[in-house]
Order: sequence, then structure tokens, then C-alpha cells
Amino acid sequence: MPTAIITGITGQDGSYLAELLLKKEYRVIGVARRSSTVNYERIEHIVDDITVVQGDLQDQGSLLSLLEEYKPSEVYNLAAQSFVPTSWNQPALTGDVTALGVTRMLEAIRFVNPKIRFYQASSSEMFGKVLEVPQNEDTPFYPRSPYGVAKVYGHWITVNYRESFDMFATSGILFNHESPRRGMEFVTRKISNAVAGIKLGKTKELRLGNLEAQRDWGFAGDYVEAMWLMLQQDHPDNYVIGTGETHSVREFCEIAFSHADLDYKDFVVMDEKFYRPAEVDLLISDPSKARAALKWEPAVSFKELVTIMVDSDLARLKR
Ligand code: NAP
Ligand code: G4F
Repeated sequence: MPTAIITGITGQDGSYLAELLLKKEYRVIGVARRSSTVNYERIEHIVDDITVVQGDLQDQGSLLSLLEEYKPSEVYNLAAQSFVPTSWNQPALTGDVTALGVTRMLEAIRFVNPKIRFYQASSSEMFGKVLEVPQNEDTPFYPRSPYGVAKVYGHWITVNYRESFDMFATSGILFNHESPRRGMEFVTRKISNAVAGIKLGKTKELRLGNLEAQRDWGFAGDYVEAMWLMLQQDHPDNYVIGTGETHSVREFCEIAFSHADLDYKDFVVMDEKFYRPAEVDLLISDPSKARAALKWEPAVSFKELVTIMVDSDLARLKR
């Protein structure tokens, strides 16, 4: 039975990846940082099948102890301060967790067992003010937020440990992926939750920022499969994972509201508060390398994703 450590187990991707690895008969060790209240909402259905342990990307010793105790063959580093707007309010913390945290994990692997296979959760936010359309593994980076800058560091330190120490360190450059488990502050979930609230008469309006921003949105459940496939290859590498389609926030609103027989124009209010100091206007992936090398394809379409999220929030709010 292989053992995998997942940092960020309480997050959206951590929960889907844990489910996938359990199906593949891994022993799953999930790392959660200590907090005064337990936030296992996304993993409560599998918490008895995995081992949740305390650890923090800001604490080198905790990472070393974890690797020594559980002796994993794979480490998936999904933990991060992942919300872009917060990265302008807490830039130093974002750098410490999202950038330096990667080095701490790589150092722990190098000291304890450099044969451990390592996955780094890199991001399409690294492309930022895009220098090429669509974006692939060779597109230069131009990050637009402290979060994007931190992810560029995390990507390059992963490549550097691969080249310096011959470690199996792989970087998955994932475009936006969503689900009913997405955090409430991200735009897709904010929309699906508001649509459900409005439909059920609990909410009156939805305040949003830039409706013209375009993203390549896929389903998180599909993307964790790509993470696993990357660590099953013969060699470490960088892979872009996305759908190859782009849609605007406005389009997301149109489909989400119309799925509930509503017109978004009646409820969406533009609010300057949600505009960013620097915006990423357009993201669209070229995932051809992953399709060829990993034989990976997304299963859920954009429209299905939107309707799954709205239906899920409707069912939750009705309960
Ligand atoms: P998420 O839901 O925000 O989860 C982030 C996780 O990191 C949470 O479990 C959080 O714990 C944990 N964490 C934060 N700071 C930590 C620390 N100092 N030490 C240990 N754990 C810490 O993010 P996600 O959507 O699942 O994304 C997973 C990873 O992929 C992140 O690195 C993100 O930046 C990256 N990514 C995401 C996307 C996307 O579209 N979802 C795209 C590209 C890359 P708490 O629950 O305690 O906060
Ligand atoms: O949903 P978002 O907050 O996601 P964003 O900034 O693209 O970042 C997410 O995807 C990245 C991958 O590219 C991840 F690395 C990162 O961790 C995170 O998961 O915003 C999407 C777009 C932005 O252009 C934003 O300006 O939606 C626009 N938007 C418009 N109104 C809004 C809002 N975003 C949020 N969060 N809230 C709004 O009211």
C-alpha cells in the first residue's frame, strides 16, 4: 500500500485528491494546520479513512517530522494562501506560505528521503498579464498579484530542486478549477451560492467586481486525476492542465442565473470594492502536452460545472 502525504487536506483540492487516492488504495496522510476550531467540512465523509495530522508550511520542523514518521512515497503540496485578493492585504504571509513553504517541504524531502515524488500546485495566475494566447508550459510568466509572484517562486524552486538534486519534483500549472466544495469567496461559488439564495428568497442581490475577466474553468474532481498521473510518469516535468476554453465572469452569471430561471441583469450589482489593484484579464490553456503525455482529458464541461454548482447550493440552502 503506497503512502501519500497531502498538504492542504482541508481545502477543495485536498478533499478530491484524498478521495481519488483512497480509491487507488493509498494510505492517505492529510496535513492540517492547527486552528481553534476544526474545519473538516470537506473531508468529514472520509475522515475515518485517512489520517489527519497537524503540520504547517511555515514550520520546517513539523514537515521533517511528518516525513520521518509516515515515510510517504508521494507528497502533494496543495497548501497555500490561495485567495488572490488576500495576497495584497497579507503579501508577506502569502510569500512565506505559498512561496517559501515550498522550499521548506522540498528541504524536508531532501533531508529525509530524496526519492519521494513531489507535486507542487502551481497556478495559471503565474501567466498573469499574458504574453501568449493560449498559455502552455513554455509561455513566460508575468504575475499580477503577490499570490502570482509567490507561485512563480514555488514553481521555479521545484524546477531547481529537480535540476540541482535530481529529485522527482513536478510542477502542475493548473488553470482555475471549481466545484460545490469551492471556497465561498471565489467568484464561481459566490455566484452559485447567490443564485440559490435569490431563488429561495433569502438574498436580494449579488455584488461583483470585474464581469469581463475571462478564465479557463474546469471541474476540480477532474484536475486531481491529472496531479496523480503526473507523479506516475517516468520523469518529473511541468504540465499545464486546463480545458482549452475560456469564459467571462458575465457568462458564468448568465448560465447560473438562467439555470434557476432568473436573469442575472436583475440581480448583479457592480461594486468597485471587488476590483483588484492589478487584474488578470484573460486565461486560456493549451493543455496539449498533458493530453498527449498523461492521456488526461477533462470530463465535465463548463455548462455542466455551472449547473452542478448551482444545483448543489440550491439543495444545501433548502436543507
Ligand atoms: P484552498 O481550498 O484554499 O485550500 C488551501 C489549503 O491550504 C487549505 O487546506 C488551508 O488550510 C491550507 N493552508 C493554508 N495555509 C497553510 C499553512 N501555513 N500550512 C498548512 N496548510 C495551510 O485551495 P484549493 O483550491 O484546494 O487549491 C489547492 C492548491 O492549488 C493551492 O496551492 C492553490 O494555490 C493551487 N491552485 C488552485 C487552483 C484552483 O483553481 N483551485 C488553480 C491553480 C492552483 P485551512 O483550511 O486551515 O485554511
Ligand atoms: O474566483 P477568483 O477569485 O479566482 P482567481 O483570482 O482567478 O484565482 C483562482 O484561480 C487561480 C488559478 O488561475 C488559483 F491559482 C487561485 O488560487 C484561485 O483559486 O476570481 C476570478 C475572476 C477575477 O478576474 C476577479 O477579478 O473573477 C473576478 N471577479 C469579479 N467579481 C471576482 C469578483 N472575484 C471574486 N473572488 N469576487 C468577486 O466579487
